[in-house]
Amino acid sequence: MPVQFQASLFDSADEPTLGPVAAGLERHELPRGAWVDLRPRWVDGADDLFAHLHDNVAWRADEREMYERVVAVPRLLAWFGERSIWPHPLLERAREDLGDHYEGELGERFSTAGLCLYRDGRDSVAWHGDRIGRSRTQDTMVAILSLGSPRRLALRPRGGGESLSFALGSGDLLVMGGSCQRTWEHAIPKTAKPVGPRISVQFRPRGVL
Ligand SMILES: O=C(O)CCC(=O)C(=O)O
Repeated sequence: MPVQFQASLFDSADEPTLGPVAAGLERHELPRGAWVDLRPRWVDGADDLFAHLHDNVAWRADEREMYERVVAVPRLLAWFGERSIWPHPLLERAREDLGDHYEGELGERFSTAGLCLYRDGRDSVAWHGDRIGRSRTQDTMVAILSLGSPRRLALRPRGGGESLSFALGSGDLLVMGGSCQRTWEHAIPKTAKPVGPRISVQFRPRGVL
């Protein structure tokens, strides 16, 4: 698959590197006990990391049933657990740095990484909360590293209400915390704009899916 996206203007490093999680981190409190932390440009050299993951991850195409038809899930997927060989050492470093920063508040460390490849603006994920496993009943955190083309991550209160969105650029970190997976839903909406591919890396604690 050829990689076609506009490399970030800020992206200067040869090897991808992580900045401190806390530097420039801003918390957005949401109603109902949810919050979103945003840390722009956490990864320097994010475009190289994007290209490495794009070319080296064994991406999986899933299908699901919809209205009695089997349809393709509109994005490609991969998943790495504690015993997996991770596709780039920086992702393991990122998991550990997130653990160092959030463990006091979360009460545990991050464990797994789910990866999604959005090939263009037609790829998307519909409104949902990560509510399989413990996150159905407990507060937790899901930390997302966004790589490649910019996309918007939209959020809306579960059950209805006004939505908001965060523009995610290459190397940005967004963390959903508190009750966010139970009381809010999030989505990556389709866009008719000519956007290139994006990879999302979602770090989750053990037992949260
Ligand atoms: O692409 C993203 O950043 C969000 C992905 C997501 O919500 C999910 O896979 O559950």
